[in-house]
Amino acid sequence: MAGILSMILAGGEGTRLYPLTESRTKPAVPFGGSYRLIDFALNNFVNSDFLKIYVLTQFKSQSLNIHLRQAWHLSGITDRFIDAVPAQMRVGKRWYNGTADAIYQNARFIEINEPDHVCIFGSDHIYKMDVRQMVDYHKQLKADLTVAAIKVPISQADQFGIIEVDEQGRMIGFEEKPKQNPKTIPGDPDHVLASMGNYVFETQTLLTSLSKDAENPESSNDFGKDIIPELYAKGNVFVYDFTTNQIEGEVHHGYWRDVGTIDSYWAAHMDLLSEDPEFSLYNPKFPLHTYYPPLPPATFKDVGENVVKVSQSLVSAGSFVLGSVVERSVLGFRSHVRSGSIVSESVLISNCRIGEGCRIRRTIIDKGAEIAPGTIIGENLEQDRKLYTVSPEGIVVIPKGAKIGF
Ligand code: ADQ
Ligand code: ADP
Repeated sequence: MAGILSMILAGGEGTRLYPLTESRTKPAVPFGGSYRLIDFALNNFVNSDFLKIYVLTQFKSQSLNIHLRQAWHLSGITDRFIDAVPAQMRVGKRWYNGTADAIYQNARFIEINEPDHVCIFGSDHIYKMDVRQMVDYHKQLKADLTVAAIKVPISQADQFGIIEVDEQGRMIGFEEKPKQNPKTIPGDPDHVLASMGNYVFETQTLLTSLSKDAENPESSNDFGKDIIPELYAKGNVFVYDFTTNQIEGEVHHGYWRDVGTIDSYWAAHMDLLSEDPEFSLYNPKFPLHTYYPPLPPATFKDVGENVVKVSQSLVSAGSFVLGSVVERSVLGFRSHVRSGSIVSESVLISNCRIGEGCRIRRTIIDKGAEIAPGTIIGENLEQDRKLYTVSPEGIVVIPKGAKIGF
């Protein structure tokens, strides 16, 4: 589609995902054995044929840059591009203030591309969207701005921008992360309508709002806190109902997960393992591109009397499961599980080594961590809390490169 420029906000620090974000920005956090979080936003644009994409990075972006180069390199012989843009202090000696400032500091890239519309999307969520449908909706309504929205339980209202909408789809209220009394959906007191952090802007509206916002010393220069509240009051901001987005070849529609915390990150992995997953990795009509290293297939071998048993699990290339039980787990590239171990309801990010006779339960093990033979994790949380990060819902996290039990 002509006239669309896409900008992906990919600078998130991801403090609530610590320690997975200790050495990498949140969009670079691996997910689902073979992917990184940024892949989902990128696949949405690429599968929608929107191929002019800037990825704005800030914190700890090195592994994100490497991933973009390895997985998302586009040829230079057309006008298509996926370009990582580092924070460059273009408007003074400061990093980005908020998300609007990240775009403002790169407004020049909007001007030189002369798009009709600019799509500004976050990169921290697991979902599939045909973005063309959202842009068509925006065009039909001749909106200045369209914000994608989804229903979430009221208990999560303080994590999102909460929207009020009229029957025509016009935004008539917006509050960023309300601490109390969020506006619920009429007739549904248990749910609120949340902004997904995905915006389609008329180019001129965007540039004008950003300049005005930049001149306001009171502003935190953030889309949720400043730009949307200011714009919707002018009466031409519309809300795109994500559940209307249809993707060919999908059985389920409307799956969207914020994976901002260890618990939600773990739960989204477990969603992939359910009998009939709402988020499918298998739809050839909507391929999920990523970097796939040159690795042999996953290998499973019995060792003596220890019979290997893998069930309800995803196991990535280069992995070895030897004489062990792996159940309801996601194993990333080059995961090694040695004989006599049991791994259940766990996420092994990549290059992890689990020695003989371990029992690992409800645990996330980051890249390159090694677990000594006979180690038990996830069965006695009181004990685990003394040694490891344990989430509010009892998920243990072993940080990158840790050597446990040696
Ligand atoms: P949050 O998710 O809290 O709320 P934020 O932390 O600003 O918003 O992150 C939005 C996106 O921008 C993420 O993809 C993040 O990685 C990226 N980002 C954050 N800071 C950045 C920076 N300095 N430079 C570049 N990129 C940056 C937002 C909206 C809410 C909405 C939720 C949906 O403000 O209204 O409900 O997203 O999750
Ligand atoms: P990931 O775990 O996300 O795959 P890597 O371990 O591959 O990340 O790191 C990617 C790159 O980032 C490497 O070149 C590494 O040296 C660099 N890197 C990682 N942590 C830091 C850090 N704290 N400071 C500087 N560079 C770092």
